[in-house]
Amino acid sequence: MKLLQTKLSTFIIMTMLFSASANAQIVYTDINPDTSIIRTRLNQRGIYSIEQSRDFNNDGIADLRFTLITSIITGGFPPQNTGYTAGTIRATPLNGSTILTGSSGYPAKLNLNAIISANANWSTLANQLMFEKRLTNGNTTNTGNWNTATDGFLGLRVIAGGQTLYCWIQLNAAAFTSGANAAILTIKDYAFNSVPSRPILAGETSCTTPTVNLTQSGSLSFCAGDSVTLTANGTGYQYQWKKNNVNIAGATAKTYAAKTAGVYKCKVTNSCGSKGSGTRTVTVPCRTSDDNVVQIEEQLSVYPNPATDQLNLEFPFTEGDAIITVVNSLGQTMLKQNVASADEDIQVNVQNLPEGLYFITVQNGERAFYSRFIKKVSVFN
Ligand SMILES: [Ca+2]
Repeated sequence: MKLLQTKLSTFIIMTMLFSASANAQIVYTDINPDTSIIRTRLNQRGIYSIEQSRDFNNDGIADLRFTLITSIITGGFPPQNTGYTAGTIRATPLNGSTILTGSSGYPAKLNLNAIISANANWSTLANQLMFEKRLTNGNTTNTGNWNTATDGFLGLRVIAGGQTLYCWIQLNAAAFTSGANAAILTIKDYAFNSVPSRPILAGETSCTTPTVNLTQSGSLSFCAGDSVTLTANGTGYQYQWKKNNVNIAGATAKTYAAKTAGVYKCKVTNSCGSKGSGTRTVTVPCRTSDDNVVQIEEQLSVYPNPATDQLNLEFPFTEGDAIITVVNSLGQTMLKQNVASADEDIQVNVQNLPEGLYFITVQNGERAFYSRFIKKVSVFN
Protein backbone atom coordinates (compact mmCIF):
# COMPACT_ATOMS: atom_id res chain seq x y z
CA MET A 1 0.00 0.00 0.00
CA LYS A 2 2.83 2.32 0.81
CA LEU A 3 4.59 1.80 -2.50
CA LEU A 4 1.38 2.36 -4.33
CA GLN A 5 0.72 5.53 -2.39
CA THR A 6 4.16 6.82 -3.15
CA LYS A 7 3.72 6.23 -6.86
CA LEU A 8 0.25 7.68 -6.91
CA SER A 9 1.33 10.76 -5.07
CA THR A 10 3.66 11.55 -7.94
CA PHE A 11 0.70 11.94 -10.23
CA ILE A 12 -2.03 13.18 -7.96
CA ILE A 13 -1.79 16.82 -7.21
CA MET A 14 -3.25 18.66 -4.24
CA THR A 15 -6.79 18.32 -5.56
CA MET A 16 -7.03 14.92 -3.90
CA LEU A 17 -5.94 15.31 -0.32
CA PHE A 18 -7.46 12.10 0.96
CA SER A 19 -10.03 9.53 0.05
CA ALA A 20 -12.45 8.05 2.55
CA SER A 21 -14.26 4.77 2.08
CA ALA A 22 -16.95 3.30 4.30
CA ASN A 23 -18.33 -0.19 4.44
CA ALA A 24 -20.97 -1.06 6.97
CA GLN A 25 -18.91 -0.20 9.97
CA ILE A 26 -15.25 0.52 9.40
CA VAL A 27 -14.62 4.00 8.04
CA TYR A 28 -11.17 4.12 6.47
CA THR A 29 -9.29 7.20 5.34
CA ASP A 30 -6.17 6.98 3.23
CA ILE A 31 -4.15 10.17 3.33
CA ASN A 32 -2.76 10.61 -0.12
CA PRO A 33 -0.08 11.68 -0.40
CA ASP A 34 1.10 10.75 3.10
CA THR A 35 1.40 13.79 5.31
CA SER A 36 4.65 14.48 7.06
CA ILE A 37 5.30 16.85 9.90
CA ILE A 38 8.95 17.76 9.84
CA ARG A 39 10.91 19.60 12.45
CA THR A 40 14.36 20.50 11.21
CA ARG A 41 17.17 20.43 13.71
CA LEU A 42 18.01 23.84 15.08
CA ASN A 43 21.39 25.29 14.37
CA GLN A 44 21.49 27.51 17.36
CA ARG A 45 20.46 27.53 20.96
CA GLY A 46 16.77 27.61 21.49
CA ILE A 47 13.61 25.61 21.76
CA TYR A 48 11.20 25.27 18.92
CA SER A 49 8.05 23.26 18.50
CA ILE A 50 5.43 22.78 15.86
CA GLU A 51 2.13 21.10 16.41
CA GLN A 52 -0.81 19.81 14.42
CA SER A 53 -4.22 18.81 15.76
CA ARG A 54 -6.04 16.13 13.83
CA ASP A 55 -9.55 14.70 13.64
CA PHE A 56 -9.62 10.92 13.21
CA ASN A 57 -13.33 10.08 13.29
CA ASN A 58 -14.21 12.72 10.72
CA ASP A 59 -16.60 14.70 12.94
CA GLY A 60 -14.71 17.97 12.69
CA ILE A 61 -13.51 17.82 16.29
CA ALA A 62 -9.79 17.34 16.86
CA ASP A 63 -8.91 14.17 18.76
CA LEU A 64 -5.15 14.21 18.93
CA ARG A 65 -2.40 16.78 18.75
CA PHE A 66 1.08 15.88 17.55
CA THR A 67 3.91 18.07 18.72
CA LEU A 68 7.47 17.97 17.44
CA ILE A 69 9.90 19.70 19.75
CA THR A 70 13.57 20.36 19.14
CA SER A 71 15.96 22.17 21.34
CA ILE A 72 19.63 22.95 21.61
CA ILE A 73 20.76 23.96 25.02
CA THR A 74 24.49 24.00 24.45
CA GLY A 75 26.61 26.77 25.80
CA GLY A 76 25.11 30.23 25.48
CA PHE A 77 23.54 31.91 28.43
CA PRO A 78 23.12 30.68 31.08
CA PRO A 79 26.04 28.31 30.59
CA GLN A 80 25.19 24.61 30.52
CA ASN A 81 27.43 22.03 32.08
CA THR A 82 26.19 19.36 29.71
CA GLY A 83 24.90 20.66 26.48
CA TYR A 84 22.55 18.52 24.51
CA THR A 85 20.24 18.45 21.60
CA ALA A 86 16.86 16.97 22.18
CA GLY A 87 14.01 15.94 19.93
CA THR A 88 10.57 14.86 21.02
CA ILE A 89 7.47 13.72 19.20
CA ARG A 90 4.54 13.99 21.54
CA ALA A 91 0.90 12.88 21.27
CA THR A 92 -1.72 14.75 23.27
CA PRO A 93 -5.29 13.38 23.49
CA LEU A 94 -7.90 16.08 22.94
CA ASN A 95 -11.61 16.51 23.70
CA GLY A 96 -11.99 13.36 25.79
CA SER A 97 -9.99 10.99 23.62
CA THR A 98 -7.42 8.57 25.05
CA ILE A 99 -4.39 6.78 23.65
CA LEU A 100 -3.52 3.13 24.02
CA THR A 101 -0.38 2.82 26.09
CA GLY A 102 2.13 0.01 26.42
CA SER A 103 3.59 -1.46 29.58
CA SER A 104 6.29 1.23 29.58
CA GLY A 105 3.63 3.93 29.91
CA TYR A 106 4.39 5.37 26.48
CA PRO A 107 1.91 5.23 23.61
CA ALA A 108 2.04 1.67 22.32
CA LYS A 109 3.34 0.96 18.83
CA LEU A 110 0.91 -1.73 17.76
CA ASN A 111 1.47 -4.36 15.12
CA LEU A 112 -0.93 -5.12 12.31
CA ASN A 113 -4.13 -6.81 13.57
CA ALA A 114 -3.60 -5.93 17.23
CA ILE A 115 -6.98 -5.68 18.96
CA ILE A 116 -8.01 -2.15 19.90
CA SER A 117 -10.87 -2.50 22.36
CA ALA A 118 -12.04 -1.60 25.84
CA ASN A 119 -9.75 -4.30 27.16
CA ALA A 120 -6.59 -2.21 26.86
CA ASN A 121 -4.55 0.30 28.78
CA TRP A 122 -5.98 3.72 27.90
CA SER A 123 -4.45 7.00 28.97
CA THR A 124 -5.66 10.58 28.82
CA LEU A 125 -2.14 11.91 29.36
CA ALA A 126 -0.01 13.67 26.80
CA ASN A 127 2.95 11.44 26.22
CA GLN A 128 6.02 10.94 24.09
CA LEU A 129 5.91 8.80 21.03
CA MET A 130 9.66 9.13 21.15
CA PHE A 131 12.27 11.23 22.87
CA GLU A 132 15.90 11.53 21.88
CA LYS A 133 18.66 13.25 23.72
CA ARG A 134 22.04 13.82 22.14
CA LEU A 135 24.86 14.64 24.48
CA THR A 136 27.88 16.72 23.55
CA ASN A 137 30.07 13.65 23.86
CA GLY A 138 28.19 12.18 20.92
CA ASN A 139 26.17 9.67 22.91
CA THR A 140 22.49 9.44 22.20
CA THR A 141 19.74 8.21 24.45
CA ASN A 142 16.31 7.29 23.19
CA THR A 143 13.14 6.49 25.04
CA GLY A 144 9.61 5.68 23.97
CA ASN A 145 8.19 3.00 21.73
CA TRP A 146 8.38 4.90 18.46
CA ASN A 147 12.06 5.58 17.87
CA THR A 148 12.55 5.31 14.12
CA ALA A 149 9.31 3.35 13.88
CA THR A 150 8.01 2.32 10.49
CA ASP A 151 4.38 1.52 9.87
CA GLY A 152 3.42 1.45 13.52
CA PHE A 153 -0.17 1.69 14.61
CA LEU A 154 -1.35 4.03 17.33
CA GLY A 155 -4.55 3.00 19.13
CA LEU A 156 -6.99 5.85 19.74
CA ARG A 157 -10.27 5.94 21.63
CA VAL A 158 -12.50 8.87 20.74
CA ILE A 159 -15.44 9.98 22.85
CA ALA A 160 -17.91 11.55 20.42
CA GLY A 161 -21.38 12.61 21.51
CA GLY A 162 -20.98 10.57 24.70
CA GLN A 163 -20.16 7.41 22.73
CA THR A 164 -16.91 5.51 22.45
CA LEU A 165 -15.27 4.89 19.09
CA TYR A 166 -12.12 2.84 18.54
CA CYS A 167 -9.60 3.99 15.94
CA TRP A 168 -6.15 3.26 14.60
CA ILE A 169 -3.64 5.62 13.00
CA GLN A 170 -0.69 4.37 10.95
CA LEU A 171 2.46 6.38 11.50
CA ASN A 172 6.11 6.52 10.65
CA ALA A 173 8.16 8.31 13.28
CA ALA A 174 11.81 9.11 12.85
CA ALA A 175 13.88 10.50 15.66
CA PHE A 176 17.06 12.53 15.38
CA THR A 177 19.13 9.53 14.51
CA SER A 178 22.77 9.86 13.66
CA GLY A 179 23.20 11.54 10.31
CA ALA A 180 19.61 12.71 10.12
CA ASN A 181 18.86 16.35 10.59
CA ALA A 182 15.20 16.35 11.40
CA ALA A 183 12.45 14.62 13.33
CA ILE A 184 9.75 13.41 11.00
CA LEU A 185 6.27 12.19 11.74
CA THR A 186 4.31 10.78 8.81
CA ILE A 187 0.58 10.13 9.09
CA LYS A 188 -0.27 7.51 6.48
CA ASP A 189 -3.85 6.44 7.00
CA TYR A 190 -6.41 5.85 9.71
CA ALA A 191 -9.76 4.19 10.36
CA PHE A 192 -12.43 3.95 13.04
CA ASN A 193 -15.28 1.61 13.87
CA SER A 194 -18.43 3.69 13.45
CA VAL A 195 -20.43 1.40 15.75
CA PRO A 196 -19.89 2.66 19.31
CA SER A 197 -17.85 0.42 21.62
CA ARG A 198 -17.06 -2.12 18.90
CA PRO A 199 -13.38 -3.05 18.69
CA ILE A 200 -11.18 -2.57 15.65
CA LEU A 201 -7.98 -4.30 14.57
CA ALA A 202 -4.89 -2.23 13.83
CA GLY A 203 -4.81 -1.78 10.05
CA GLU A 204 -8.34 -3.09 9.54
CA THR A 205 -10.18 -1.36 6.69
CA SER A 206 -13.34 -3.46 6.49
CA CYS A 207 -15.04 -6.20 8.44
CA THR A 208 -17.58 -8.93 7.86
CA THR A 209 -19.92 -10.62 10.30
CA PRO A 210 -18.14 -13.38 12.21
CA THR A 211 -18.80 -17.02 11.56
CA VAL A 212 -18.51 -19.78 14.10
CA ASN A 213 -19.06 -23.49 14.36
CA LEU A 214 -18.10 -25.81 17.17
CA THR A 215 -16.00 -28.91 16.99
CA GLN A 216 -15.29 -31.32 19.82
CA SER A 217 -12.28 -33.44 20.68
CA GLY A 218 -14.29 -36.57 21.48
CA SER A 219 -17.46 -37.84 23.03
CA LEU A 220 -19.75 -35.37 24.76
CA SER A 221 -20.60 -38.06 27.29
CA PHE A 222 -17.98 -39.23 29.75
CA CYS A 223 -17.36 -40.15 33.36
CA ALA A 224 -16.51 -37.61 36.04
CA GLY A 225 -12.86 -36.56 35.93
CA ASP A 226 -12.73 -36.67 32.16
CA SER A 227 -13.41 -33.75 29.82
CA VAL A 228 -14.10 -32.80 26.24
CA THR A 229 -12.41 -29.90 24.49
CA LEU A 230 -14.71 -27.68 22.47
CA THR A 231 -13.22 -25.46 19.77
CA ALA A 232 -14.90 -22.43 18.21
CA ASN A 233 -13.79 -22.40 14.57
CA GLY A 234 -14.51 -19.20 12.76
CA THR A 235 -13.46 -15.70 11.91
CA GLY A 236 -13.92 -13.85 15.18
CA TYR A 237 -11.16 -12.90 17.56
CA GLN A 238 -12.88 -12.52 20.92
CA TYR A 239 -14.55 -15.49 22.57
CA GLN A 240 -16.90 -15.97 25.50
CA TRP A 241 -17.95 -19.47 26.45
CA LYS A 242 -21.29 -20.02 28.15
CA LYS A 243 -22.72 -22.88 30.13
CA ASN A 244 -26.50 -23.06 30.33
CA ASN A 245 -26.58 -19.58 28.80
CA VAL A 246 -24.45 -18.03 31.54
CA ASN A 247 -20.96 -16.65 30.83
CA ILE A 248 -18.18 -18.84 32.20
CA ALA A 249 -15.74 -16.56 34.01
CA GLY A 250 -12.35 -16.41 32.30
CA ALA A 251 -13.40 -18.72 29.46
CA THR A 252 -12.35 -16.37 26.67
CA ALA A 253 -10.03 -18.55 24.60
CA LYS A 254 -10.81 -20.21 21.29
CA THR A 255 -11.07 -23.57 23.06
CA TYR A 256 -12.75 -24.66 26.26
CA ALA A 257 -12.38 -27.92 28.17
CA ALA A 258 -15.82 -28.86 29.48
CA LYS A 259 -15.70 -31.08 32.56
CA THR A 260 -19.22 -30.91 33.91
CA ALA A 261 -22.64 -31.62 32.50
CA GLY A 262 -24.43 -28.76 30.80
CA VAL A 263 -25.26 -27.04 27.54
CA TYR A 264 -22.23 -25.22 26.15
CA LYS A 265 -21.86 -22.63 23.44
CA CYS A 266 -19.54 -19.82 22.46
CA LYS A 267 -20.16 -16.20 21.53
CA VAL A 268 -17.63 -14.97 18.99
CA THR A 269 -17.02 -11.28 18.38
CA ASN A 270 -15.13 -9.28 15.79
CA SER A 271 -15.24 -5.66 14.64
CA CYS A 272 -18.56 -6.24 12.88
CA GLY A 273 -20.40 -7.77 15.82
CA SER A 274 -21.11 -11.03 17.60
CA LYS A 275 -22.32 -14.43 16.58
CA GLY A 276 -23.44 -17.29 18.79
CA SER A 277 -22.46 -20.85 18.03
CA GLY A 278 -24.73 -23.84 18.15
CA THR A 279 -24.81 -25.74 21.41
CA ARG A 280 -23.15 -28.89 22.66
CA THR A 281 -24.79 -30.82 25.48
CA VAL A 282 -22.27 -32.49 27.74
CA THR A 283 -23.44 -35.31 30.00
CA VAL A 284 -21.52 -37.08 32.73
CA PRO A 285 -23.47 -40.31 33.26
CA CYS A 286 -20.53 -42.20 34.82
CA ARG A 287 -21.26 -45.51 33.24
CA THR A 288 -18.84 -47.39 31.06
CA SER A 289 -19.78 -48.10 27.50
CA ASP A 290 -19.32 -51.89 27.82
CA ASP A 291 -22.06 -51.87 30.43
CA ASN A 292 -25.58 -50.97 29.52
CA VAL A 293 -25.33 -48.29 26.90
CA VAL A 294 -26.82 -45.18 28.40
CA GLN A 295 -29.33 -43.52 26.19
CA ILE A 296 -29.03 -39.80 26.69
CA GLU A 297 -32.44 -38.30 26.79
CA GLU A 298 -32.72 -35.25 24.64
CA GLN A 299 -33.67 -32.66 27.13
CA LEU A 300 -35.14 -29.26 26.56
CA SER A 301 -34.26 -26.87 29.34
CA VAL A 302 -36.50 -23.87 30.00
CA TYR A 303 -36.00 -21.05 32.46
CA PRO A 304 -37.06 -19.17 34.45
CA ASN A 305 -39.80 -21.47 35.64
CA PRO A 306 -42.31 -20.16 36.59
CA ALA A 307 -41.99 -17.53 33.86
CA THR A 308 -43.66 -14.12 33.76
CA ASP A 309 -42.68 -12.53 30.44
CA GLN A 310 -39.66 -14.16 28.77
CA LEU A 311 -38.93 -17.87 28.63
CA ASN A 312 -35.37 -18.89 27.66
CA LEU A 313 -34.76 -22.17 25.88
CA GLU A 314 -31.70 -24.40 25.68
CA PHE A 315 -31.53 -27.49 23.53
CA PRO A 316 -28.90 -29.17 21.36
CA PHE A 317 -29.58 -27.60 18.01
CA THR A 318 -28.57 -29.73 15.07
CA GLU A 319 -29.29 -28.39 11.60
CA GLY A 320 -31.89 -26.17 10.02
CA ASP A 321 -34.70 -24.20 11.56
CA ALA A 322 -36.80 -25.23 14.51
CA ILE A 323 -40.45 -24.72 15.36
CA ILE A 324 -41.48 -23.91 18.90
CA THR A 325 -45.03 -24.74 19.94
CA VAL A 326 -46.67 -23.87 23.25
CA VAL A 327 -49.81 -25.79 24.20
CA ASN A 328 -52.01 -25.19 27.23
CA SER A 329 -53.40 -27.86 29.58
CA LEU A 330 -56.52 -28.15 27.38
CA GLY A 331 -54.39 -29.08 24.38
CA GLN A 332 -54.92 -25.74 22.62
CA THR A 333 -51.97 -24.27 20.71
CA MET A 334 -51.27 -20.87 22.26
CA LEU A 335 -48.00 -19.90 20.52
CA LYS A 336 -46.03 -20.95 17.49
CA GLN A 337 -42.62 -19.53 16.65
CA ASN A 338 -39.85 -20.30 14.16
CA VAL A 339 -36.20 -19.93 15.08
CA ALA A 340 -33.14 -20.00 12.85
CA SER A 341 -30.38 -22.38 13.84
CA ALA A 342 -27.90 -19.52 14.09
CA ASP A 343 -29.92 -17.71 16.74
CA GLU A 344 -27.80 -17.40 19.80
CA ASP A 345 -30.39 -16.78 22.47
CA ILE A 346 -33.73 -18.43 21.95
CA GLN A 347 -36.50 -16.68 23.81
CA VAL A 348 -40.24 -17.03 23.78
CA ASN A 349 -42.44 -14.13 24.78
CA VAL A 350 -45.03 -15.54 27.19
CA GLN A 351 -46.20 -12.20 28.53
CA ASN A 352 -49.67 -12.49 27.01
CA LEU A 353 -50.39 -16.04 28.16
CA PRO A 354 -52.88 -16.52 31.01
CA GLU A 355 -51.57 -18.06 34.21
CA GLY A 356 -51.32 -21.83 34.15
CA LEU A 357 -49.39 -24.91 33.12
CA TYR A 358 -48.06 -25.14 29.55
CA PHE A 359 -46.29 -27.74 27.46
CA ILE A 360 -43.60 -26.64 25.07
CA THR A 361 -42.25 -28.55 22.07
CA VAL A 362 -39.26 -27.75 19.90
CA GLN A 363 -39.27 -29.60 16.59
CA ASN A 364 -35.85 -29.52 14.97
CA GLY A 365 -35.72 -31.70 11.88
CA GLU A 366 -36.36 -35.29 12.94
CA ARG A 367 -35.85 -34.53 16.60
CA ALA A 368 -38.31 -33.15 19.09
CA PHE A 369 -37.65 -31.78 22.55
CA TYR A 370 -40.29 -31.45 25.24
CA SER A 371 -40.66 -29.60 28.50
CA ARG A 372 -43.26 -27.85 30.57
CA PHE A 373 -43.44 -24.57 32.40
CA ILE A 374 -45.75 -22.54 34.57
CA LYS A 375 -46.83 -19.04 33.56
CA LYS A 376 -47.27 -16.60 36.42
CA VAL A 377 -48.39 -13.01 36.16
CA SER A 378 -45.79 -10.67 37.58
CA VAL A 379 -46.85 -8.93 40.78
CA PHE A 380 -45.36 -5.75 39.38
CA ASN A 381 -47.75 -5.60 36.43
CA1 LIG B 1 -12.93 13.76 15.96
